[in-house]
Amino acid sequence: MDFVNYLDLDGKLHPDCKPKISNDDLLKGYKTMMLTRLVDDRMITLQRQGIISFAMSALGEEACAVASAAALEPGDWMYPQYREAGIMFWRGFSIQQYVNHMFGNSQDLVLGRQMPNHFGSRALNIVTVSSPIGTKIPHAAGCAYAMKLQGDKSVAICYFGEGATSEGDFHVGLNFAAVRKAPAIFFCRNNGYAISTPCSRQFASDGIAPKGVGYGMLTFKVDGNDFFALHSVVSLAREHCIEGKGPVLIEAMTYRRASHSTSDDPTQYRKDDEVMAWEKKCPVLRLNRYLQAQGLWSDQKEKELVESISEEITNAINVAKSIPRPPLKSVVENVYFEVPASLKEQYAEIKTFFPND
Ligand SMILES: Cc1ncc(C[n+]2csc(CCOP(=O)(O)OP(=O)(O)O)c2C)c(N)n1
Ligand SMILES: [Mg+2]
Repeated sequence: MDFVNYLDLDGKLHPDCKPKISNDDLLKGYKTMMLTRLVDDRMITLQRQGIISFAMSALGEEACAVASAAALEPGDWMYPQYREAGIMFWRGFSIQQYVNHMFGNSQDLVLGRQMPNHFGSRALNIVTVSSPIGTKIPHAAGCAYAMKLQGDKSVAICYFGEGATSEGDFHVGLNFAAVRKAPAIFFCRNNGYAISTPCSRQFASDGIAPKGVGYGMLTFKVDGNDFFALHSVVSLAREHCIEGKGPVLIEAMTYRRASHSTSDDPTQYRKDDEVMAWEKKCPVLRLNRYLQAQGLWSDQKEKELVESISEEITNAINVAKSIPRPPLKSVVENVYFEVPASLKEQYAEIKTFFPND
């Protein structure tokens, strides 16, 4: 299978690439990747300071989320894993909304009932991340099939890591979507690791792409740190889906440069050399070089961008600190239509520990 790659490490674009993305969207994509990176970095620091409980980073993988979101339409449904904060920002989630979510305060859309990095937004057609890995894959297949039955001209995209493909849900979801020709894009971010488990101990195939071929669907293997290649394959995948030709699997080759989460210490299972080799392939750096060569970006603009985003994050953190936590009652609400007797009983017990909430 061909490996789709258009942007080299110096930011030069291959002549075969005819970008179908406007300069405005490219700049928005670049700024959104920077925003993702700076927010992730601050959230990790806040966790280390004991201010929030947990954080995850998409360091080095930002293009997967942002370039794919840029190739889709606002009506398309998105089912992220937890490293796709970039799709939230691309679709207009504010820094304040994101920080509120990371704090799990009363302005968090899910009222702190999910772990941090388990974002979602009904208004943005982004389904809330759920912790059990891979469960969203059949959900997205079902959503896409429903849209097909209703005659909607939209697609569902489901993001997951290569580790998720070891779950039965991956196989169930892909097979269902392929047989029913559901307009679903299965976007696998192959970042080399599932926490401490490297790919070599996860599957014996040559990556994930052959599995898409096995299920009978159009499949792409793409440089996951190349904004142009990602945008191009996701655009093609969307066209394919909308034309009724069935689902698409994309395997985006990237690398998880950060720890899995703030609960992980990667120095225990991998060497620094491996991590450093991927710094050169950084998706943000490559797009920066391209934009600078086109005269669309400069070091001065970069400095201003970093300063303004950093200031906005600081302000959002200060606001989030002042927002009260969600009402205690919310821990038992919104799952069932009515709070069942068993949860009422548990709530009464919890209340004895927090009488003032
Ligand atoms: C069903 C299930 N098993 C195990 C876990 C624990 N777990 C959380 S993230 C993760 C690794 C997932 O790796 P991958 O899908 O490659 O995504 P990445 O973290 O690399 O982005 C595991 C095993 C879980 N959340 N759900
Ligand atoms: Mg992984």
